[in-house]
Amino acid sequence: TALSGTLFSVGAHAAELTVGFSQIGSESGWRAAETTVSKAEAKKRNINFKIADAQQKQENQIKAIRSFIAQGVDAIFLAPVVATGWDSVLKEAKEANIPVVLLDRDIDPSGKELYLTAVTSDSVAEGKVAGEWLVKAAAGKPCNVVELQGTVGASVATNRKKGFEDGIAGASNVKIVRSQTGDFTRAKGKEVMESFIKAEGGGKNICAVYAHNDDMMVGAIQAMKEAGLKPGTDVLTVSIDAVPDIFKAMAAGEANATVELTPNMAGPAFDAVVAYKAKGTVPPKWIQTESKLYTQSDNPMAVYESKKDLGY
Ligand code: GYE
Repeated sequence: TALSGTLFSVGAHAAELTVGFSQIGSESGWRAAETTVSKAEAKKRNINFKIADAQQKQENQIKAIRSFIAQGVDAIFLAPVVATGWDSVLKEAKEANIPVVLLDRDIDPSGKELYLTAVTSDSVAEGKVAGEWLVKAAAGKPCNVVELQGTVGASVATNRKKGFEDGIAGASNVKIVRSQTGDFTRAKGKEVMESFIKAEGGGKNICAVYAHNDDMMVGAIQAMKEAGLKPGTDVLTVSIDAVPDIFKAMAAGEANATVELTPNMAGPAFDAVVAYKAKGTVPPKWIQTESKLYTQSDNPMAVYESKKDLGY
């Protein structure tokens, strides 16, 4: 009939949009959730969605982008593992008239003209909130902090470091005494924390741990417990992401605080692409998602339960 014909063509039209996503990998619980949520958001909009897992390697991301260009996709999502080295491949996408949307991490400002928009949280602000929380928690007492950084060269690692330093800048009692990358993984977080504990007299000189993500903190908590330390009481913890396991640790009194960012960066990115393709609407250069601090007094077990429906 005419009616079903119309319905069919509407559906078919929407399904014509194909988006390729160059995802970094699955180093953290947050990123695994982002992948899950992205697929669900694509499905909701009837978008044909292709994900390429780069296994943490920029060269794999560059290959994936080139392959998406060759396939003639309508848009490309990129979660850039590091901030530099994108100019030539993004120029190729631009020449092919394929809009690129950055998801969850940024690239250097030199590349600003090469993408349509970036959907990210304010990662400097996240670090700052973490630092300010610690300044309050330390309450004027001397506090030596060890820092577990994210992936070297990732915008979020640079920004979360800087933000935290800003957050503690006014408190001369709070000092970062050691800082090293744990690559955003649990295993590396644990390993680096073990070396920090050894280097700091078995841990008795450590007042707090700041980790650029919760997964590294979960590893660090394990290392502290194995060394006979009491994370959450003797050693304060603050990290970022708000994955379910950190709420479990908070409920058990073994972690103190986390800053939440949504794993749903793809939803706003799809909306921007659909509006751009259909009406030529140019989105703002930065679509900012929210960040929110949680502590032990925010009913961590209830938050843990609620996270199950959010892609975790
Ligand atoms: O916080 C971390 C992940 O880029 C926002 O990358 C993302 C970060 C996230 O591996 O867990």
